[in-house]
Amino acid sequence: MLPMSSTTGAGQSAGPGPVPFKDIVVDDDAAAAGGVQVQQPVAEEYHDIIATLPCRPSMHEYQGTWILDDWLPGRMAFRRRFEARAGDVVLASLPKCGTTWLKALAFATAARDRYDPSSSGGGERRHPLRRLNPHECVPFVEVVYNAGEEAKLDAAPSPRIISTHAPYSLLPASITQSSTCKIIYISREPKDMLISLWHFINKRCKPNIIPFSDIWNSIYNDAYPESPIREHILGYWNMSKIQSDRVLFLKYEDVLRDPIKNVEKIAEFIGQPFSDAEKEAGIIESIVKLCSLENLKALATNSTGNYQRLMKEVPSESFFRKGVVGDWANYVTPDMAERMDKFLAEKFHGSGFSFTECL
Ligand code: PAP
Repeated sequence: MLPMSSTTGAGQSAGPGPVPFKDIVVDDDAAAAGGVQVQQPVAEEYHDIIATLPCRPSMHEYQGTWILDDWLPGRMAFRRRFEARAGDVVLASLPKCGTTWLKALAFATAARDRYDPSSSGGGERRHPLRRLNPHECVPFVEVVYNAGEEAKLDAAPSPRIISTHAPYSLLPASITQSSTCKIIYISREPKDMLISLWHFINKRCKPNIIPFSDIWNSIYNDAYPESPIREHILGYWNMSKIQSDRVLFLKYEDVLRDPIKNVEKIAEFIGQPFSDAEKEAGIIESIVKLCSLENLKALATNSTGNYQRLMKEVPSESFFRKGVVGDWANYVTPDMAERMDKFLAEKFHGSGFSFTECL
């Protein structure tokens, strides 16, 4: 499939991946000649099946998971049509658990030979994360299928990095049955995750503010996107224990506490460990600095304009807010927090998994 792709932007030709997804250009004639079919829009394709599923406002339950309506057709197409390749890296998470950061870290680490993370200059070596939102470098597959950009997935040079909010049980079999696909999951303490979602939604919904209680209670009534969250987290947690070479489980709080160690973990896990020379040259520190909230937030690409996601314009800056642990304490009473902690402790009792709260 490579001959039909080319990359633009910084002017590189197609070569070993990963390259920013946004830069991949598909030659439609070559794709047609290669037998790539023009697909019906996924929203139309799955409309009739979705109409039969259990629903609640803005969500349907698909195979045991409550999925936002905007994401569902793309999720179904991903599950049914995605063909994993050897070496693909899949980033998975619940919403607002540090996906944007993980995308930046994984992309900068995997593509460090091609793009120098320490270079702040322009030209060919200009780092894509200095001109593109991390979501434009590493796409959500649901967004890709919804936008009809499936051919770009085929055209992307290996190894590809993609991301999803899907639970492990809804990943395509070509990923779960592959011994060479790598999955990196990031979890976050739910109280901070909820606060983050509330801010994110309200940035988009202004002036109609969603009541805080609607978001807070979503944990209690399985209305958080991709609920039930217990199954979401444990699906990946358990696999990371059984097949640690295939699934790496990270916690947002751990990455914040020790980003260097976690970038090293990512590099080793994807089969690209840092050499001694790279370590001495400070390349890990450069990646951490490039991907820091402070740095990404200040870039024009992330502080202005919108990012097109699922037929909607999302302000680019809404992915970069505070990035701390324990922000929930500014929004809820100790009683509310205690009730939530107790509820979660009971939910996860006996699983071997617990959330990390303190830095
Ligand atoms: P998504 O599910 O919509 O992709 P996601 O990136 O998972 O969102 O979560 C956003 C959170 O990650 C925000 O947290 P906050 O609201 O508590 O501040 C955002 O600030 C944080 N975040 C984004 N980029 C970084 C980064 N580079 N370092 C640390 N945290 C980050």
